[in-house]
Amino acid sequence: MVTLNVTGMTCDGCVRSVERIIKAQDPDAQVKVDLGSGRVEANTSAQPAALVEAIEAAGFGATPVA
Ligand SMILES: [Cu+2]
Repeated sequence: MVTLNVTGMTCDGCVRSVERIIKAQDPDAQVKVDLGSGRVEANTSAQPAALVEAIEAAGFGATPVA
């Protein structure tokens, strides 16, 4: 499980974008995004650093949560 704090999400479109970005890294990922808190939980084998890089490349902020 990878937990990230994602900033810059303002609507459901952003939520879908982040989900899509994570699934581009791992098609089998199970992703839960909470728009209000910015918390993203991904059940994935992808590395947190790779997810952060991909999410930031799309213009959001992303920080792993320990
Ligand atoms: Cu949006």
